[in-house]
Amino acid sequence: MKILSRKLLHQLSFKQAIRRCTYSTGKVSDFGQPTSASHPQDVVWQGLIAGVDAALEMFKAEEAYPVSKLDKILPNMIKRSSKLFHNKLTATPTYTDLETFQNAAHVGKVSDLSIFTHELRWVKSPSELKLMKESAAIACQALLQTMLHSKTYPHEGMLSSKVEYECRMRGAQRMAFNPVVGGGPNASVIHYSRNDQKIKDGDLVLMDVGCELHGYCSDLTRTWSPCGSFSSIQEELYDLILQTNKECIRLCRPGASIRQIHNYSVELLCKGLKEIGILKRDAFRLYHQLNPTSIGHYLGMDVHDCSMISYDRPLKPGVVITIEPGIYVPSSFDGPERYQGTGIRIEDEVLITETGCEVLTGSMPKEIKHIESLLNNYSYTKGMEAATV
Ligand SMILES: [Mn+2]
Repeated sequence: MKILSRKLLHQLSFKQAIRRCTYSTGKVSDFGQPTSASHPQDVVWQGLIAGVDAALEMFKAEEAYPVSKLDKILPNMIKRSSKLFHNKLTATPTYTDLETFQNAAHVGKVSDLSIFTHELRWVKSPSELKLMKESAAIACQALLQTMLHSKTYPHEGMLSSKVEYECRMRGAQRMAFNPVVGGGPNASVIHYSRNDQKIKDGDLVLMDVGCELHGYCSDLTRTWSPCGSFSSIQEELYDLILQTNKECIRLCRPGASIRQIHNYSVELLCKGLKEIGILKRDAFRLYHQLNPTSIGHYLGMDVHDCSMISYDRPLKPGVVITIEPGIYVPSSFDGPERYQGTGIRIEDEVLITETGCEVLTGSMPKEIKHIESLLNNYSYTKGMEAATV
């Protein structure tokens, strides 16, 4: 069953697979969408769908039936099964309301499938890693193009659409999440998504982007100054975040855990912020106001992948995590005025290997001197674009 569910998850996106399948011990049965023959209207509205036949032929279910027959067939199957797996998070009343399902749950026959799928998803196979690397490469190339674009078009909305265009032109099916494009003080809003403001000259922009390639997500953040030069105050904070990013990546290896790396990042950032003068007394409590996020998360078929797996679990080769130290100083922050309204995050994707790690987003520049050089020497100008049209 393990192998079969893995195959299924590879061929269907996770959410589709889990929503559509109920697993019984030793057998995979699919209660799929109606076939075109049984409900021609569905094809009119939705186009061709896989249907019951593909569940048998392509997804290798042992039995498959249209949803319309669910209440006739499923109760008997539940009665015959010694164990029943389903996804608790995406459960629907279509089957959880069945009396037989409720009886099975009552006697402890029902278990959450996610415990198993998250284990399977945590360590990536070579073919999954190929897709993870491609997805990361697409996001890097797209963000680089967007960075170059930002000098001429310093507008959150234009940068958001540019990065999506560049991802999809490189083969990504969709974005993994709505891009975060925060200019100036908007960068201090961690999941800012309005993306509708012009970026003031001299302000930083923070872009957190990721795309989805055949079900595998990328997740990458850079912060830069679209005008092509960082101020000394921006540089001071940026350097602290960059050093923390590099130090934490150095810790990524088999046996380390996200929690350990997180705790180390809090130490480094607290120390650095005290030295800069943003944090004074009561540093630890105030630190969490400036950065309430974790240093990273697991990455894979979902952006925040494998939620059933603890951040205390020792990492293994084949696991992909993000390392994303940041600082988010709201405009209202009770501290030195010069840092108010600043947000900086530098996020990389890290694959744990036998000997340490590989940074999958390493091709995207993060050194200030590289970013400034790119923006000042290679960014588009309106004139150049016009000349190539
Ligand atoms: Mn992330």
